[in-house]
Amino acid sequence: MRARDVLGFVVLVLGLGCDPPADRDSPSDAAGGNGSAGSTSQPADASGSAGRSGEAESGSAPDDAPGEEGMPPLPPGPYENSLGMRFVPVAGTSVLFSVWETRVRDYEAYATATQTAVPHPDFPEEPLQPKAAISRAQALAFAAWLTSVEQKEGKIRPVQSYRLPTDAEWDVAFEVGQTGGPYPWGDGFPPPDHFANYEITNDGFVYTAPVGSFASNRLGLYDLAGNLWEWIGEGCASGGAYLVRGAGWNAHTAAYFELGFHYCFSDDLVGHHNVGFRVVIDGAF
Ligand SMILES: [Ca+2]
Repeated sequence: MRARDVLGFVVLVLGLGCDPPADRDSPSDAAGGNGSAGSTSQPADASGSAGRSGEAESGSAPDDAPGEEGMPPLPPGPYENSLGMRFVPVAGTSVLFSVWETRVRDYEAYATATQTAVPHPDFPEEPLQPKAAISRAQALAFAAWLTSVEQKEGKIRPVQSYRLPTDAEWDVAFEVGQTGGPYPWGDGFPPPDHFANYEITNDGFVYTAPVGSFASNRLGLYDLAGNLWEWIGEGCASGGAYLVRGAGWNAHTAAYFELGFHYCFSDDLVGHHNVGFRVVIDGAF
């Protein structure tokens, strides 16, 4: 497709922001036709650069933060929260990562409790599919609600909170530089079949797949690659725009699959049918 080729050229050669791509696998291809997105990429070695520390977004509690009286800290191991979301520690970060993208059932629990409308993508969603069409602002609201609920229930301590992963944390979780090539599966293109939910592979799904339908990465995390692009908790290096990573169910543009690819939006208030999110627990240790 011509627009895709143009986008790829601009992204790969210039590394600058550009007009919204018409490419249907770009995360700017929002249900509802919003065209506010721009795109840029950063070389893999730019990830985790200055200003992208793990403390950039909401601040990590120091490791030696005191626990509240009578409330033990979360153990530094797998954790299942009040919604049945599962978390694992990721060495090299100070957070627990959700092993899955936030599911439809998780978001609906929040929406029911807060009487918030549930946005819908332009395809059917079942409870175990990742929740699509969630704006970054809505993802942050979900995380804030869950933090409040679980702090009140004593599931997490007051110093602990749910938030979006930082870009540097995502790098670690996504095994940037650790796969033997530029892609989550290593080297070579296209992706192998049944590796993840992408458009250009034989994976058995037309739209999103139930979370965990494909093998996890070596850290025990599912669907970082594919299914839905995922919101990052901080802006892009250029322009302060909002960032998604990982590519989605309709991805076929080669650059989008790269571990270091960053897609930037200029607006965090719009949901996209190939963008969702996962959360981490900060202050978990
Ligand atoms: Ca994903």
